[in-house]
Amino acid sequence: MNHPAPKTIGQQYGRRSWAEPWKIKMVEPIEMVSHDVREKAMAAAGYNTFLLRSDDVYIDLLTDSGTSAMSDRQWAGLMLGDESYAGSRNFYHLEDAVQSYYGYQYVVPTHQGRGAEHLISKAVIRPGMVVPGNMYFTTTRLHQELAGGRFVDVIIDEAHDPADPHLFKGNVDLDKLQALIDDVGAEQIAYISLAGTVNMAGGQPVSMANVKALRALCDRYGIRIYLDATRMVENCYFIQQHEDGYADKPIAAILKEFCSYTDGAWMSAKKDNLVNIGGWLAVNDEEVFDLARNMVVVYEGLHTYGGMAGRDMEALAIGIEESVQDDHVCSRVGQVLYLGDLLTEWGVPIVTPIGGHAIFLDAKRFYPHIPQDQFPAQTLAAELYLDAGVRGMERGNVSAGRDPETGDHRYPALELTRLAIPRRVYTQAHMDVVAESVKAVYDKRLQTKGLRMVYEPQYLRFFQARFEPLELD
Ligand code: PLI
Repeated sequence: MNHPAPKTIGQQYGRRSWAEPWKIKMVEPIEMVSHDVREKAMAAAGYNTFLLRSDDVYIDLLTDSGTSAMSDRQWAGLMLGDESYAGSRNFYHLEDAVQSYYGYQYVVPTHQGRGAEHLISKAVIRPGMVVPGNMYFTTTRLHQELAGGRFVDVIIDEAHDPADPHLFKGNVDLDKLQALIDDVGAEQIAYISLAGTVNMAGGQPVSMANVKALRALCDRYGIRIYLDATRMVENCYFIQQHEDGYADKPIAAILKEFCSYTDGAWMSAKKDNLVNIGGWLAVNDEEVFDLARNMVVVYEGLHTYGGMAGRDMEALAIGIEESVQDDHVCSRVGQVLYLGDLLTEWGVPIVTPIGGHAIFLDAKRFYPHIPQDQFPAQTLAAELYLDAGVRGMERGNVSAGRDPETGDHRYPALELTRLAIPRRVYTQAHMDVVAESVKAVYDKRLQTKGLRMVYEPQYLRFFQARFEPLELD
């Protein structure tokens, strides 16, 4: 299958450069600590970037989650917080924003994405059920498993190949899904867990054609589709750029159409929605809503705040509206593409096509001499920090965890180190510094040794695991 080359931002606007649709009103100083301090900090953190102190980090690309810069309108919104325990006016603003921009009927606020994952998993999964999805995400799969479900990956094969040029590597493979339905029976399928974009595949999008076809297949069996809408706005940008018939449609219209093929969504508002904390679950089915709205009072807080302060809900409602503006999305993804293009030009192996929220370095090609049980992606994250204080995160063997049945490492096909770009935070100059650091680490790759794990927590081990460097020869 041939794919057209992705359009650059310059081509899209008929000029060479693009710029952010904002100017900076307040700054937060950052500094690079010395190499000596970085070495000590990395050792104290057990070679796990999650265990570093942020004061020891220069450019923080650990995550795009909760790290966005809020706008002046959002900060002003904080002052309008109605902190009533019940019925806060900010909840109704949030409810209206979710209904207007995502199109779902019923909204349950949660403290962040995993709170919403917990509610939907408990509401819909019965023990022994199967949850097919377009690649796992760490917290999502864990909540599905804790509710008694078994996640089955039905993403297209191209998603597992970091160099495959498919423009919609997040697509569901409908043949794989059909085979699964034939095998276990439709009544055993809890729902389809559809993520747009797919984080663990490199921020890869799902096409509109794919979700439409998925809807048609699911309708034949009465299977529901729930969307992980965490980065769905960014997914819509790729539909606008690459899918026939969408070039002239605004992101907001594409978002509404995509969501209309699904039955509900959970959301980590800390990403697309431009806030530092927050989440929501939204569904069209009144029965599921009823269950979730009842459970939220047990696990999160009353159904009109769900673990958020009133002011957080106000900032979130405003963030939703800002997040779907075309110029915002274009510059946000444009910055990711800028960094990715530089690295590609310099021959550094990254996941392509470049995704929406991060650059994913392909650690298997970066360090072909480090076997996967010596954690090449974890090693690369540590090396990047040591080089220039840039913090990324492992998305490979450590993140994949162990198979609950066999207890073995899962050894995913993708062994990646992620450099996630916070929204509206860093400049192009920061991206240049990052690219140069990656290049410096790449240039000395053959002298680099792997790690061994010396502490492994039971759940979501990547957050707290500790490592030691293997001895140099
Ligand atoms: O971190 P939470 O609980 O607000 O959201 C969980 C979550 C759900 N889905 C997806 C696709 C995520 O990426 C996600 C959280 N991601 C993090 C923290 C990240 O660094 O990618």
